Parts: sequence; structure tokens; C-alpha cells
Amino acid sequence: MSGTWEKTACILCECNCGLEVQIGGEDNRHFTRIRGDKAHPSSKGYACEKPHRLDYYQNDPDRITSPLRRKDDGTFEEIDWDTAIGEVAARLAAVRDEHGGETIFYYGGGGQGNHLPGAYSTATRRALGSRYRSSALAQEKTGEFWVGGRLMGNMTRADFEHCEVGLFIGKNPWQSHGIPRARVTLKELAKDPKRTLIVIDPRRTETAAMADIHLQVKPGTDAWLLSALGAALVQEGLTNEAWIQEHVDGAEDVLAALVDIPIAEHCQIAGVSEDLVRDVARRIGAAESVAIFEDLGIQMNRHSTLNSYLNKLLWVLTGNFAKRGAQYVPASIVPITGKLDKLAAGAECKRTPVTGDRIISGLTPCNSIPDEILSDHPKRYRAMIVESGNPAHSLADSKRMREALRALDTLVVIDIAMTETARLADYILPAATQYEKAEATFFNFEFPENYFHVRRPVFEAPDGVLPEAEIHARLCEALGAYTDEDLAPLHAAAKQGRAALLPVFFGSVLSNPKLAPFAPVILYRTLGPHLPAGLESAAVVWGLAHQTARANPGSLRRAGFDGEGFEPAEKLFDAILQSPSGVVFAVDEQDETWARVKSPNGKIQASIPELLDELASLGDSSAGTEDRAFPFVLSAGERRSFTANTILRNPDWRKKDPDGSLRISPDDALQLGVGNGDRVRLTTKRGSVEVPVEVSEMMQAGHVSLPNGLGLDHTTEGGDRVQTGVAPNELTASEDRDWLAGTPWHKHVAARIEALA
Ligand SMILES: Nc1nc2c(c(=O)[nH]1)N[C@H]1C(S)=C(S)[C@@H](COP(=O)(O)OP(=O)(O)OC[C@H]3O[C@@H](n4cnc5c(=O)[nH]c(N)nc54)[C@H](O)[C@@H]3O)O[C@H]1N2
Ligand SMILES: Nc1nc2c(c(=O)[nH]1)N[C@H]1C(S)=C(S)[C@@H](COP(=O)(O)OP(=O)(O)OC[C@H]3O[C@@H](n4cnc5c(=O)[nH]c(N)nc54)[C@H](O)[C@@H]3O)O[C@H]1N2
Ligand code: SF4
Ligand SMILES: [Mo]
Repeated sequence: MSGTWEKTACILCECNCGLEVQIGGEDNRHFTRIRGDKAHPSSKGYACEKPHRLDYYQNDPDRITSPLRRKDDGTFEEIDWDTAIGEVAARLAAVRDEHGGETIFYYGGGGQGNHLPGAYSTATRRALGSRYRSSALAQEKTGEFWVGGRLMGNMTRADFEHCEVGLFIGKNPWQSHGIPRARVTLKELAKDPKRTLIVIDPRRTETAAMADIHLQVKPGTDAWLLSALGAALVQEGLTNEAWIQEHVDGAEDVLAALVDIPIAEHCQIAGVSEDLVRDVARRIGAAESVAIFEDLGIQMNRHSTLNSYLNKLLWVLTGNFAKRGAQYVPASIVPITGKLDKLAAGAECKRTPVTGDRIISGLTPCNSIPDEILSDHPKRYRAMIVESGNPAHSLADSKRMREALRALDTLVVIDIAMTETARLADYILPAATQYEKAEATFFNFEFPENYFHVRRPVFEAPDGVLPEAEIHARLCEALGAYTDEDLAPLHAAAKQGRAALLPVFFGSVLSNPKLAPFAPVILYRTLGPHLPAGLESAAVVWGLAHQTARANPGSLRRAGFDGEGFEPAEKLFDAILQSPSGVVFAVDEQDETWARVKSPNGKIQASIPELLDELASLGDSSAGTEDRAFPFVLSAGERRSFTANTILRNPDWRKKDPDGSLRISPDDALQLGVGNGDRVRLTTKRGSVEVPVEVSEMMQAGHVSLPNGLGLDHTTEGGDRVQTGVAPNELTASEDRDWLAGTPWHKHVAARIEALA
């Protein structure tokens, strides 16, 4: 309704800050006012500049509002939903029957703010026998997850609100956020003389500029810098020996590796003064608490997994774990890392069928996907479902990715818009937007109080689109996953209320191997219709609430969800439904972090021989690109104030930097004879593009940086299709990746630049 504030969340980065919105405009289909929601448990009224532009998401000219089928000439025709579901199910079932369900690959399941599709898609995958899947996490976080798994069977986050020292490595939270109320937290940290903000980044980012200490590392040399830092801790006696004795196994291997590191040499390779590195080590060693956040600057770079290990050793060696202001393990509704406990017990990762690459957190490395398709191997991926992801644009090596997607027997895309990936599909199934259905925040990692936010729709969905829960339920039904008879007792029970549904659901679905795999869509079908209007897609959250209650009884009790048997979970689910701003579901004590360490003896397992070997072989390999033909290091995909992955396709949403310029240092600009706005040709071994430059004091010589999320095509008012800016992955190569986790080297692409007349 016009004039009233409704509650929802921003979907432009993983923080999902709470928002209040008003709607109006033509047909009441527009956001007219947007502001931060003070009642949101994590963002507390905070919002950056981006959500004010959300109407560009909701009203995108490239929105799809009918299922589409590809014709022989490559164009699409509209078909009705029954035809679409019937044909998609039949084609995927044919692939399953001929080649095995494991050749049907699933990609996506959620972007920055839509995570419920992932839960429902598991049912469709089980109906098809699909075993392999991936998502964007397998091109950024899987190396870090693997290290967390080996160290302690879990992931960690850090408490920047209370830390004495806050360290960001390859992370620019002023622009990319990633911690609650990022700019407020950064300012508080920077202005307090007793606290220290440290940034490791080759650029003088907004965050680096406000930091107490900026270690302006040479691009791609963090392994040298981080090992020098660890070595300084060891060699200067700054480690917390008593804590290590009590809590850490295998520390002797780590200490032995670090005690011999030539600190001066490593600092020189990293381009940072040894004195400053020693200062930082002493500051870390002396601090009451240290919080560390690593992100794409090292995760999408050379030695990616080793960097994650060296980062974590800094807090392992100083005991900055399970105390206020340090690292912790949050309570989760759904662990986004999957199960990591087996890694801590010494288990090996499963491997992909064609290339034999490590599957971490259940995910095929994104850079391996083309190899898993473009092969004669009988178990190659032959069909693919892509849901809320745009791999043809966002994964490495777009050219090769397109070739792979074209080589599939069948490609089905579930999206709201005509994307680069959708254009290659055999079928496109159009979804309701995140403001037209119930959605939930899954990147909620707070501590000691963690929250969960299920949002209600604020717009009605147009005819012709469906929420993913409905799409997956229909696919499962077309695949014969369950019958009306199977559901009849559940329908009858659900009518009487959740108390009656509980024993039937646990008794005849979860304990029945024939039905259990389809539990999410069965809940959507049976419980969904009895939830408050608009919240049908939240049905699966009921199951998640029960899982959460079983896994975290103490945390829920302290949050007020107490009682016997199913009571805490039921209270929690009620609270979720009744809290449009989100609800605190867990209140933890520091000891809960130790309880979530999943190694067999509850200690941190510090020795990781694979990575200690890599550390030993670092040697003096120099910085730069080591390639005379491509002397520049290109970081392909920087977060800026108006970038948001590929969620907003209409370039008009960007108030600044409409074409996405290439940032270049003043020295390099002078050498090349270019100034602001001049166009250059930027070439890598994979591609060549033209782009305007921005001469920027942020950049060091030899390093250039392109924004992420540009180079999307979109339809203009006149109906033409145009592309704005450079699509970064036209320049990247799928073979440039970490040896262990397969994560790409997007921040370290060898490039050449020529001025254009
Ligand atoms: N505005 C905006 N915010 C976003 C997003 C967005 O698209 N736009 N996307 C969201 C997503 S999906 C993610 S994963 C996060 C990512 O968040 P970030 O990781 O913070 O984002 P980036 O800008 O890609 O990279 C961070 C920094 O790495 C630095 N870097 C480059 N090379 C090196 C190097 O060799 N060493 C070191 N130490 N640093 C290096 C870059 O200079 C850059 O400042 O942002 C989220 N937030
Ligand atoms: N070179 C380079 N490449 C990068 C990066 C980089 O720094 N450099 N960053 C990488 C990172 S960290 C990430 S996370 C990825 C992100 O890349 P992707 O994982 O591809 O995610 P998004 O760009 O967020 O695309 C999300 C898709 O979901 C669709 N969508 C939006 N709402 C809904 C909905 O409600 N339902 C459905 N079904 N679909 C919806 C959008 O239209 C869009 O197509 O990009 C990666 N690519
Ligand atoms: S920080 Fe992220 S979620 Fe919050 S308002 Fe900005 S873009 Fe949206
Ligand atoms: Mo990401």
C-alpha cells in the first residue's frame, strides 16, 4: 500500500541489511522510498548508497515473464508452464536414464540474497539422481573452507566490533561491506587511539586510507608477506605458548617452518618494509584481541589456499580464538560450508568425475566446470540446471564457459532476467523476484547473538512467473517423486495445525527413505498453504528450525526458545514468522565456539603438510607477472560503490563511473601518455578489450584494476540490445587457478596496455 513502510532487506551484497520501503508509481509496481530498518537485529538502520537504486532490480526491462523454449534458429518462443515443466522433466529424465543422474550438474541456488531456492532444489536433484553441484563459493571461499576444515572442521568469522586490532587482507569493506554496518565499524576502529586498523592491499583503498597501518603489498606476493608476519611472531617470541600447549596439536611443524623464514627477504619480495612488518607482528602479539578478515584479494590470487592457511596461523599462534574481539564459530541455521568435520578427522575430499579435482564443501571447483563438460569421458556433465547464477558471465574464461554450456545436451536456467547464461539455455523458467516471494538471509554469521531474517513479499508477482519452491515442486511431481496418496496424510494433518503435522512429518516423511529426499517440497506443498499469505516459500524453514534447535539447544534457550521436545523449534519458527525485521535465534557464550571445533580431540590441528610443503617451495620467486609480453598485473573484478555482481542489469543504476574504467597509477598513465577518460586497449592471453582509464592515486605502478559486474548486455528503451563496460571474464583463463582448491586468479591476470589514438 502506498504511504506505508514495509519491511524487507537489501539483496545487493551478502549483508542483506534490513530495509523499510514504500511502494507506488505506475500500477503500484515501484519502490518509491527506501531507508534502513532500525529494528533489524544486525544492520540496525544502516544502509549504504546502493539499495536506493533497487527499483532497477525490480523493474528491469530484461525481466522474463513467461517460460521460454529455444527454437532451432536459436531464438526463443514462449510456452506455458505445463509444457515447460513437462518437457524439462522429460529431457532431464532422458539424460538420467541414458547416462546416469550424476551427469546432471546443478549450479547456483542463491546469489547475495535469495537462498531458499537452494533448499528446494535439493529435492529436484534427488529426483534426478544428480550428485554434482557448484556455486560461486567454489571460486572464492572453498580454499578457506578447506583450511578451516583441516584445522578444526569448521569455518570462523571475526568480531570487528570489539577487537583491539582489526586486520583486513585483500578486502575493502568500505566498498564491499561483508561485516555488519561496515562503515560505522571501520570508523570506530580507526578513530579509537587504543585500537588499530591494519590493511594489506596493493591499492590504497578507501579502507587502507583510513587505516592506522597500510601494508601496500606488491600484487600477488601475500604468501611472502604473511609468512614473514608469522615468522616475526615466532622469531620474536610473540606467540602465546601456554594457549598453544593447551589447544593446538601439530604446532611444532608450523613453528619449525616459520623459524627459518628469512623475514627480510620475504618483505623485500612483498615490497613492504621489514620494520613495518615487525611493527605489525608486535602489535598483533601484544593485543588483547585480534580480528582478521581475508577476502578476494588473496582468495582469487596466487597461493590462494596457502594464504588462507598463513592468515589463520596468525590467530592460531597468538590464541585469538573463542574470546571477545577475536575469531569465533557462529551458530548457523544452514551451514553454508557444508560439513567440514570429516576433513579435521583426516578424510580426503571426494573428486570430480572427469578431472579428479577436489570437491570441497560439496562443490565442484568453478574453474573445473568446462573441463568436466568438454570431454569424451562417459561421466562428463551432460545436462545442467542453473539457478540464480550467471556463470557465462561470472566464472573464469567466459569464452570457454560459453563453449561448455553450448556443448551440453540440455541447459535449463531458472532466473528472473534474460542473462548471458539464459541466452544459451534450452529452457528458461522465470522466477518471482526477491521482492515478490518469501526469502531469507543465509549469510548470517554474527556472534554472540546471531539472527535469522525471513522476508515477506512487498509486490505481487506478475502472471507467468513462479517462486522457485513452486518450480521445484512441479518438477518433482512431473518426475514422479511422490504421489497424491503419499501427501494425503500430511495434508490432513497440516489442516489441523503444526502440532498435528509434526509426528506425521517426522514419522512418514523423514523416516521414509522414499520420501525423505523430497522433504523441502513436501513441506512447501503441505505446510506452505497454511502459512501466512506470502510466506508459503518459507515452509522449508520449519524443517530448518527443527534442525537448528537440535544442533544448538543452549544457544536457543539463551535466546528465549526453551521447553521440552519440539517446543524450542516451534517457538523459534513462530518468532521467525512474526518478526518481519528478523529475529535473534541464538545467544552464545564464548565456550560455544570450542564446542563447534569438530576435530576428534577438540583441538586445533595446526599442521597441514600439503601447505607447509608449498610454503617451503615459495623460494624467491619474484613479484610481478614474470611475463615481458604482459607486464601489468590486472585485478579483474574490483568492488566499487556502484557495482553489485550481475544483480542489476540496467547500467543507468550506476550514479558514478558508468562505463567502469580501468584504474591505473599516475606513473603508468604518464608512461603510456594517457589521462582520465582516454581509451586504452587492454590485452591478456585470453582476450582484448577497449576501456577508458581513470588515473588513480589508489594504484601502485604496474597494477591496474577493472570493476566487477560490468559488461552485461541489456535492452534499451528503444529495444536495442547493448553492452556497457568490460566483462572481466573475457580476459581470464580457466587454467589459472589454485592447485589445491581450484580457486581462480582473477586478481592476478597478466596484461598488456596500449594507448589508443
Ligand atoms: N559494492 C559491491 N559490494 C560487494 C559486491 C559487489 O559486487 N559490489 N560483491 C560482494 C561479493 S560477492 C563479494 S565476494 C565481496 C568481495 O569483497 P572484496 O574481496 O573486498 O572485493 P574486491 O574489490 O573484489 O577485492 C578486495 C581487494 O583485493 C585487493 N587485491 C588485489 N590484488 C591483491 C593482492 O595481490 N593482495 C592483496 N592483499 N589484495 C589484493 C584489491 O585491490 C581490492 O581492494 O564483496 C561483496 N560486496
Ligand atoms: N573476474 C571476476 N569474476 C568474478 C568476480 C571477480 O571479482 N572477478 N567475483 C566473483 C564472485 S565473488 C561472485 S559471488 C560471483 C557472482 O556471480 P553469480 O554467482 O553469477 O551471481 P550474480 O551475479 O549475483 O547473479 C545472480 C543471478 O541471479 C539472478 N536473480 C536475482 N534474483 C533472483 C531470484 O529471486 N531468483 C532467481 N532464480 N534468480 C535471481 C540474477 O538475475 C543473476 O542472473 O561473481 C564472480 N565473478
Ligand atoms: S551493505 Fe550490502 S546489503 Fe547493506 S545496504 Fe549496502 S549493498 Fe545492501
Ligand atoms: Mo562473492
